Amino acid sequence: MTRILLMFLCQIFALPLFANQPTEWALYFQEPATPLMVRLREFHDYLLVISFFIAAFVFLMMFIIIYKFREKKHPVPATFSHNTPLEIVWTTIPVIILIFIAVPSFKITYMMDHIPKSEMTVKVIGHQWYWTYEYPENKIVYDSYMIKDADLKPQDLRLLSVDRPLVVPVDTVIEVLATSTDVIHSFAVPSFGIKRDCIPGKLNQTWMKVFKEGTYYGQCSELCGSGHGFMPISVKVVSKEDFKKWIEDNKNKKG
Ligand SMILES: [Cu+2]
Repeated sequence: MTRILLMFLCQIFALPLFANQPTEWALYFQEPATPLMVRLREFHDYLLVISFFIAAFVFLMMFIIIYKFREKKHPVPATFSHNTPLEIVWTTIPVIILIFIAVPSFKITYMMDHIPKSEMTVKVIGHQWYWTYEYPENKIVYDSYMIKDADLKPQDLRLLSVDRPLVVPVDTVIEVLATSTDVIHSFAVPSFGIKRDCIPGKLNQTWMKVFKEGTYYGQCSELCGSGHGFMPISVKVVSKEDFKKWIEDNKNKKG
């Protein structure tokens, strides 16, 4: 019990420290780093409030009915089966609630699908079991492998750190093209609110605009074989100047 309480406290206080990666006992989302994820989190909270009130109302009604119409107090059951005004009410109110859910939901779906004018493109290619990152405008291609347990350095995260992360600039609209060469993988970074299937022979699109520098972690999110848990995604978000420098250093370098 003490251990659970301690872990819970650690979770609360450690949240700002470990914002961009999974944490033990986490119950909520990772800190958002893109406008899309901010919206997704707000929508989640909004839905949670609506669901709470619906659940509270249903439970309240149920308990009232169980109490009020119990056999002892109400030995002869009612025999009517229709009540038109009541049926109109219990159809209209849910419809109105659904409209309040559907409108913001469609807005976010559109935001996810509609890529703003992109400033650069990265292509992510899933393999069994590693990622290849490609910058078509600068002819940079390289593979990204997970760091094995035996090679971990103190600052590395087990099952999340990679030898070469995906490097992208901050505050830039980046178009992400996702595909695969073998089976279906999925490129997912929780802090960015993106998850796109990488399907062999197909090119899927998504986008991101990260507003905070740092390293963000994700994992392949489509079961792709025995190495599925060992192909993490690590995205290093750097300033625009640092990114230019990185491009210059890596241009035309193969591997
Ligand atoms: Cu996978």
